[in-house]
Amino acid sequence: MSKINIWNPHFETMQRDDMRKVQGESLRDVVKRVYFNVPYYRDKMQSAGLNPEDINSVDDLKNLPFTTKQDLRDNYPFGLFAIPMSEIIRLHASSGTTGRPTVVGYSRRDIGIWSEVMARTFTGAGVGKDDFIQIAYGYGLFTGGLGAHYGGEMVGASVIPISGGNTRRQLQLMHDFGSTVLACTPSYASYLAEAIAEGDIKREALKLKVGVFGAEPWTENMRKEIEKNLKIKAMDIYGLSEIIGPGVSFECQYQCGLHINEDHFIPEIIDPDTLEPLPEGELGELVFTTVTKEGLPIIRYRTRDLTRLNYEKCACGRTLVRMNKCTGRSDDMLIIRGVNLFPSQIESVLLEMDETTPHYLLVVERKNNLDRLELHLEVEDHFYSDRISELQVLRMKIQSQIESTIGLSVSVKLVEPKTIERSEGKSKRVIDKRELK
Ligand code: DLL
Repeated sequence: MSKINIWNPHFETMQRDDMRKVQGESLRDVVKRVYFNVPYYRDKMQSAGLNPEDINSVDDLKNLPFTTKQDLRDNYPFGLFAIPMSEIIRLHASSGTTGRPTVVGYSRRDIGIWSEVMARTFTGAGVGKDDFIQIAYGYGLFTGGLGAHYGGEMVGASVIPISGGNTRRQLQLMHDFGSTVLACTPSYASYLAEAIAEGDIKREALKLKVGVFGAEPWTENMRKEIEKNLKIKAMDIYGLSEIIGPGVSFECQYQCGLHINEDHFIPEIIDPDTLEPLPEGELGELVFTTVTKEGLPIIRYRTRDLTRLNYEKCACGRTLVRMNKCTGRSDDMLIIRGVNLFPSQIESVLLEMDETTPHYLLVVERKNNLDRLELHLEVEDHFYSDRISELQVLRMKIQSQIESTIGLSVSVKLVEPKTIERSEGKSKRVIDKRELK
């Protein structure tokens, strides 16, 4: 990659003072919009003794109340939308902490903003109109597939909406269509690399040059491995449904932090315990305020992702603030094959069943580059029998109940009563053996 391409030089290389002015104006506007159109925000601001006129610049952001996934849940499904449903043209959803998903809605203009930030993302990865983008993120309620799709079309690339899974077909089309760009989770990219190494279609016969990988944490070591095995440049892309989906931030060719599209999403870093904003450069929880979105504008959303910010200008010429790769969270959410999972979701299924006890352990492993989820579960004394067939029936029942609730395959292992270690403090529900190093 020699030439530096920037999709929107005006915003992506704007001087910091000017960016703060732009952000301040948009912030004033969004605060008015939520105050007058979303009762939830009005109530929260009133309880904090705030009027829209009290928010004049980015400096005032810290006075606004936070929004959490729980707030979205409490207002399920459309309670935080700021425009009439007749103006909403798209809905997506992601996992909530228990049964209810988090629902997000987009106006036509929001879809335009999303396409724009994804166009910046692809351009940052060196992707343009001569490219073929194989989109192996899931299409559907998950934002990955359609988010990448619209951005790919905006840069004028030839988009291949193959969606996730079906590895043989992925490789066949990658070969036949000459895909130059692969968009999927980093773990699926590793899996595809392995499938190529073992299969009939040789790497030399493929035109792949770059990958746009995200939706789950991955490390510099995983990047090196993917780059070596797939012989491509592997770029990180970050986002979350509540803010817009993929495209909240992206890497440029220097791969030294992810540029946040901060003219749309203003970031802050807070201490997850005290909730106080932290000074520049410190590690803490990332918080976003969306200032341009219409359907679901969101004020000071606590992402639970841990990272730090760097405001220095990048060698690529972009002035957009950079965030470090996210590798940790301040809550217990797991990401398994790109799907978000809270242990409480499993717990709520178990609570509805008579046969099981609430004593369980989730074991997550990565085998052959694929995440595997195993549930160790204690069965009620009187259900625990020596008859293998009865236990087998019970196991299958629990397995299918959980799978249909969380949308992920799980292997259930029934264990004798009182064999899962009890803890005196916070119980350990998860053993994550994936070792993201
Ligand atoms: O995962 C959106 C997305 C799709 C991003 C495709 C990138 C590519 P959610 O399902 O709402 O949205 O999950 C959001 O996933 O809070 C992070 O914890 C995690 N996450 C997303 N991208 C990254 C990344 C999509 N590049 C949650 N690195 C976020 C680490 C990531 N974690």
